[in-house]
Amino acid sequence: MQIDKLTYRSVRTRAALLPLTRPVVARVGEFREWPVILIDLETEEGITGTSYLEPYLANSVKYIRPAIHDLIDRRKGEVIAPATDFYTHRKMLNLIGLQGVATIAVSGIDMAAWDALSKAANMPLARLLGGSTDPIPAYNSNGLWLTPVDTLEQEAADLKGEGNFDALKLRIGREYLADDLRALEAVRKGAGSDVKLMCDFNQGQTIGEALSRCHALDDSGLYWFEEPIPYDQIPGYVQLARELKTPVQLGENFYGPRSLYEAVTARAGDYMMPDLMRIGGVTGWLHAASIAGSAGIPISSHLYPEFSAHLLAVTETAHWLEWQDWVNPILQEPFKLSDGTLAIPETAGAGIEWDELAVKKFEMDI
Ligand code: SMN
Ligand code: MG
Repeated sequence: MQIDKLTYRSVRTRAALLPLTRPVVARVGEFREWPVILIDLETEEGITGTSYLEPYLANSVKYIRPAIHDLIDRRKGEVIAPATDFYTHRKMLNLIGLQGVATIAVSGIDMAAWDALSKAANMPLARLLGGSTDPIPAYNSNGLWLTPVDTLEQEAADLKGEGNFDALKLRIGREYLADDLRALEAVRKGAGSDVKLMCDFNQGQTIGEALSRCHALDDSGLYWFEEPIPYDQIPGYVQLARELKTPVQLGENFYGPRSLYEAVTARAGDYMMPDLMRIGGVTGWLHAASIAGSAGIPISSHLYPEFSAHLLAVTETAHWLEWQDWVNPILQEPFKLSDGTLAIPETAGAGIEWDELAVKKFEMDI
């Protein structure tokens, strides 16, 4: 049957707490389990759009879910048009501020809406957006947390082997420079001296500490320095990007494309990595990617590897996909890796289908 439009009907949300094979130990927090909000957007035409959010904090599902339901209740019966709904939904919430919960809720809806549209068109999302489904270069971000340095050599070897990766992410910013240097040595011993190392400080340093630590590591051949200082200290980022030889990466905490625009015009970083839950879902990414593309700034993804793969396929300055398998336990068909790339499935939509038995097992009673 030919479908000529989709109409908002209702939304179903659930929350699940997923076990992590390698617990997250980072300056932003320690997580043994990973909360996920599952979104199923129902349309009058019978097509369901599916997406998820990873809000870090299990308790935050208590206030993100009602925001999603409120927005959809108010749109019931209207035609789904995500390119403009993104702005309509943000306007519906702008009096309480557009950072945090508001943009997170809008982003989750936006992704589900684009998934529904690509299902209606019977195309993978990448193809609906005008891109190909060629494999996307990825680095493995499943481990190498701020865990004991003597565990990192074996872990790096394991992580490389998970998809024949030639790039890994390592968390740095330990108390002493010597410990960061030992960590780098251990990872290179485990994964090979030519492995590309994306290094994430997770905002853990003051500008003074970051200047000292990043200069000390500047000749270590690292691929990028990610978020050395708190994400919104833009003048500090400008100084770091100007002074350092190693490229400075930031952006996972940008809310909405305008934040990326401001960072680009300030020259706050060499590379940027929007997170779909914060940048504004598919629509927010497309707008952010065209700003970064015009400025010549390479764009990588943060979390959400499935949707991000489709978006990197249509991003002028596409750089790296961050691979995490954290949501795999509840997916019917986890995305496939080979030779350090992630395959975009040839199914309609983004390719996310819940394994309902697994969802039941991990569902939160909240
Ligand atoms: C990160 C992601 C998820 C949890 C903790 C830290 C990190 C990243 O900033 O870039 O992957
Ligand atoms: Mg990061």
